[in-house]
Order: sequence, then C-alpha cells, then structure tokens
Amino acid sequence: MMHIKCRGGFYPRTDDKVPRSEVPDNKVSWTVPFPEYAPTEYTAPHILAGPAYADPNIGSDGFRPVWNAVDGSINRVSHEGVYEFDNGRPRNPHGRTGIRGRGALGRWGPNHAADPIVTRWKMDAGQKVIHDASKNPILQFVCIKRRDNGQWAIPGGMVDPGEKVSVTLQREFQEEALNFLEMTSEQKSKATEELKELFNGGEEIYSGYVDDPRNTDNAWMETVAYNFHDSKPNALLYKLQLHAGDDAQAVKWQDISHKLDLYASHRNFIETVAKKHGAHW
Ligand code: RP5
Ligand code: MG
Ligand code: MG
Repeated sequence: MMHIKCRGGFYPRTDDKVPRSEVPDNKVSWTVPFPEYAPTEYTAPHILAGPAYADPNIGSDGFRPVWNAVDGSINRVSHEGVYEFDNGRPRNPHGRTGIRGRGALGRWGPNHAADPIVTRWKMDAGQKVIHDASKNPILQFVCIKRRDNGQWAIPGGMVDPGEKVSVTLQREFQEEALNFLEMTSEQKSKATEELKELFNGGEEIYSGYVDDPRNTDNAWMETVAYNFHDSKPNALLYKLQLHAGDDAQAVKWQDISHKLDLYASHRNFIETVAKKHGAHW
C-alpha cells in the first residue's frame, strides 16, 4: 500500500501552520535516494506535555524503550515486520511522509488500534434489499463521524497498554457507537451481555499499517480490523439503539458501496468485508 493520506498539505489540527514537506510518489520509499529531503519536525504540544499514553522524547532520562518487542505492557512490535531506524528513531515502514517527530501520535514507532466492523443485511419487509445494478444484496455497517475531523469512519480506537485486541474491539464499539461512557453500570452490563455472542464470533479482516493522516516518518498507526456480522433478520443488530459517544459526533447504519469515502484506509477494509459476504460493492 502506497500511503497518500499522510503526505502533502498540512499536518492535521495545526491550523495550517505545519506543512508536510513534499514527497513525490517515486520518492516515498526509503530505498530511493532523496538528498534534498528536509522534513518538518513536529510533535504536537499536547504530546510533548507527556500524557500517560505518550512516550517521552527519545534520549530523555530513564526512557529505555525496547524496540520491535513487547516492552512491558507496551506493544512496540509492528505487524509489518522489523522496522528500521532513522537517526535513532523508528522509521515508517511505508516510507517518507514529509514530517519527522510524532505529530499527534503518542508512541514512537507503531501506535496500535483496533477496528470493529459491525455488519447486517439491509432488509425491507423481511427481505434482503438487492442492488439494482449488481443484483447483490446490500450490506450495512455501523459508521461513526469522527469529532476530530468530521470524516466518516469505523468506530475504532487505540489498544490500551496490556489490553487484548478482542477487548479493545468491543470497548471502542461500545464507547463510540453506543455511548457507554454515559450509561449507568446496570445499562452497561445489560448491553455488554447482549453483545457478547456477536463479539465472540468475529472474523479478522486485516492487520497492519493504516494510511492515517496523523502518520509521520517516526510514528504511525497500525490496526487489527475484525468483522462482526449478524445475519438473522430481527436479531440483535436490527434492534440495537445507536448513540454516538466519546470521539464520535454521529453514528448511523451506512449502506456499503464503492462510493464510500472514509477516514484513513477504512474504505479498503469495508471493501474486503463486502466481498467476503458476496454483498454489493
Ligand atoms: C485509525 O485511527 C485506525 O484505523 C482507527 O480507526 C483509529 C484509531 O484512532 P482514534 O480513533 O483513537 O483517534 O488509524
Ligand atoms: Mg475511542
Ligand atoms: Mg476512535
């Protein structure tokens, strides 16, 4: 995958003050010499302030990360294989981005996320809805609108230190698409119980690098995307009450087709899911 969304223009959420230095398509790969390359150095102020989820700067007292390894509770292993280094910093395995430093990402190297793709068939009067042109049934997925940039996306999120990916998948879905953070503990246990069967039956769709607009030369997003599908008409997903929460400002059931324009590499994951189910794309 040639990254596009983490090249060109300005770094996200910098009020157009932090331009990415230009990287032409044929100079993305580190194996192609690019002596004039002078990427902008940028790590967001809120990351430099040192929140719990962020690494200290490389070279800081007491910071002895173990790269390419599970470092205590922090997973610094890339799904893409062993990463190399650029002046002592992990180097983006998909090439140049025009920015050095961590940007808005907390970790040097891979920043691990998980993406739950929750799907159901579009139904009308008890029948699957068939697309006129492709003659294939239409699949729908739970889609959120991100608060940070207004783009539609899978309700994914970061894997907390030591957290199992299976837990992250369900937790992020519950926070962003069901607004768990504002439920009573009773409501939460009831909903968790209802979702248990669905989330036990997931299928891995993708693991690896994400073309995320926050990526830099030294910090990048990786994810594990799972599909959780409910094929029974009138079953759980046809009754579920969606409520946007946490870093989502809206949530909806989105019909799947090639026309989708989604955040980062999410369109690719949705295409894989549609094809696996023989759905319209
Ligand atoms: C994307 O960023 C991943 O695919 C995942 O959807 C998301 C995780 O970051 P936050 O939603 O926590 O910002 O690269
Ligand atoms: Mg989240
Ligand atoms: Mg999120």
